[in-house]
Amino acid sequence: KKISALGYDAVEFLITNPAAIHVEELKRLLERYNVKVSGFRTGLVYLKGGLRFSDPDAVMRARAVQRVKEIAKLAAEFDAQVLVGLMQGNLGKGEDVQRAKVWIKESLRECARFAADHGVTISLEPVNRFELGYHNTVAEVMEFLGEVNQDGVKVRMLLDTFHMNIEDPSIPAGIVAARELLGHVHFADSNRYAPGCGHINFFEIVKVLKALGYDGYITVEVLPVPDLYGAAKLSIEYLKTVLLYAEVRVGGSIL
Ligand code: LER
Ligand code: MN
Repeated sequence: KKISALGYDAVEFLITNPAAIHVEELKRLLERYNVKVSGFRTGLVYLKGGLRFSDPDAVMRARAVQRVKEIAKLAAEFDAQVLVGLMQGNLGKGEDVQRAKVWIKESLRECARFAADHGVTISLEPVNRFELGYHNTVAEVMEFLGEVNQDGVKVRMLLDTFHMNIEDPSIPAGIVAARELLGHVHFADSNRYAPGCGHINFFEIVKVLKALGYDGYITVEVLPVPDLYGAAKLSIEYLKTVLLYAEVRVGGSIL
């Protein structure tokens, strides 16, 4: 109700166990407040549930794949994406990153095929080095997806301004480089606070997204500062100004 009143079009959920979700009840609430679901984030499946695509144990990897398939089935109910980043998992001592990337590729391909059969897209997020030990930059993830996206499989990219600010030489240039694969966007400022509370130039970023014709969601993914509601309010108020500015400028200058 609050999200809707603030003017957001959608919500995005962090999910651990899809079986615990009351689908019909959630649909009823979303319809009542005219809010869609932009995606289901999977990071907690790893952080809380200990499941990762890079697990050397094949049984554990299969469990990770199974869980993401269940999340994809849930996402299909809400016409939402499945968002993968941290679920790739950090590597234990002695684990080889190249070997891990092969397991991640296989896991992701299996999940993406299943998701596509249910009409669902999976987007993979470059995550900064302090949270994940590899697949940090746009270039690295694009190269990896070049291998994943064979034989009809299409995993897209989720670009998060917080991670890009740490890892990529330029946020706008990174967005342009990933344009063919761009599936979803996360906005947070340089300090993970609401857009407008740090030093990322969202005016420039929104102009680039508009110029590329990006028509997906932009999800605000920020720390609850000063609190949950306050962060949601600060974010949308600031972004409305940014979007208005882009509206005025786009026709005349950058297209
Ligand atoms: C997930 O989308 C993400 O960006 C992570 O940094 C959250 O821990
Ligand atoms: Mn993110």
